[in-house]
Amino acid sequence: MTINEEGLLLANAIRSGDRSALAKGITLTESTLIEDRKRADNLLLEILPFSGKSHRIGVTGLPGSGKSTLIEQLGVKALDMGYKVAVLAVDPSSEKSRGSILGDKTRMTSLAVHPDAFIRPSPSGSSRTGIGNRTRECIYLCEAAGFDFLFVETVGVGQVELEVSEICDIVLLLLLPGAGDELQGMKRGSTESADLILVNKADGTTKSSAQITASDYQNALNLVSGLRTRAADVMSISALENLGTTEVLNKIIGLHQKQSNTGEIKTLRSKQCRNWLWRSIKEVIEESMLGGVSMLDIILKLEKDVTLGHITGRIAAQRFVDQYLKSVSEHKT
Ligand SMILES: Nc1nc2c(ncn2[C@@H]2O[C@H](COP(=O)(O)OP(=O)(O)OP(=O)(O)O)[C@@H](O)[C@H]2O)c(=O)[nH]1
Ligand SMILES: [Mg+2]
Repeated sequence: MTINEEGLLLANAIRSGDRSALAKGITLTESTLIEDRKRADNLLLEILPFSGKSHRIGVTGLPGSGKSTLIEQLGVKALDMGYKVAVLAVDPSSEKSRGSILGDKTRMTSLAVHPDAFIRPSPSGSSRTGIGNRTRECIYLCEAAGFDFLFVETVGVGQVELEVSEICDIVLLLLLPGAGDELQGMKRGSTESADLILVNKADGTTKSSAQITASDYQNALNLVSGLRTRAADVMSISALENLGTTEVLNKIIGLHQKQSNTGEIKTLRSKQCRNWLWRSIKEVIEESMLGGVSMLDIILKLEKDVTLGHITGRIAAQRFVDQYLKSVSEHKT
């Protein structure tokens, strides 16, 4: 069987709803082996025409802010509405991901056993580019498999949130009651990538503190909203007690509907695709240039020269590229 035939076969199995084929496809896209990469690329070519028809929802926030608990509640409601729900839990630090995988399974018990739901922990720590490209490919695979409500859970505030906004249509940011602005990213402007800011744990002893935090954020955002095209909504909710979650789901669906009607989603996804290309160019160049051991030796030597102040970073980079091109042309002749 050729690599193209294999890709087509796996793509057909994924499209028919075969779970193990989907899991196999995702594993293939995550592999760092060159041979697997080729197989994954072939598979993705077959999959691409059948992707794109889902609500892509990024859920970010500090560790323990309640992301998995919220996704479970929203996911169950979406299932009741007839959607097929997939959750991709991405942990930027591979070390921590083992714990999170366990946590995710126990926090999303209904989704874990539902026939129309799919949960896939996706550690991305080994990938130099972090969340972006691999997760995007997993989204495409899930969409081709018929999942039309996709949650991407990522730990963190700031850069992570920005990255998730590159692959999702809507970003939810979960905050904790009372935690400082600095900690939660407000002052760094990271809340700008969020469409919906949710102060979770508005229950029990933290109820009023959550409400105060939510109104503080709303006020702060109103102050800067003149600079933004669209200010994020802020709400206090309790994922644990399922309070405010129906409203959150309705907001997501309403926002998605609006994005589709106005053509905003097309513009957004086109922009994401352009960035995807540039990220990929960088990734492929880096992989092919730094792949060889001899190139790595050169880099280490240049790194030392720059660190010691012997040459500038720019000169070192130019020398590196020159050496690389020279080795490529020598290889050809
Ligand atoms: N009181 C209260 N506790 C909550 C709420 N939501 C989640 N929790 C608790 O907070 C803890 C963390 O919840 P998770 O849903 O695992 O949080 P997470 O953001 O997914 O955590 P990581 O994946 O480890 O970053 C658990 O003990 C939950 O039961 C809430 O609305 N109220
Ligand atoms: Mg979690």
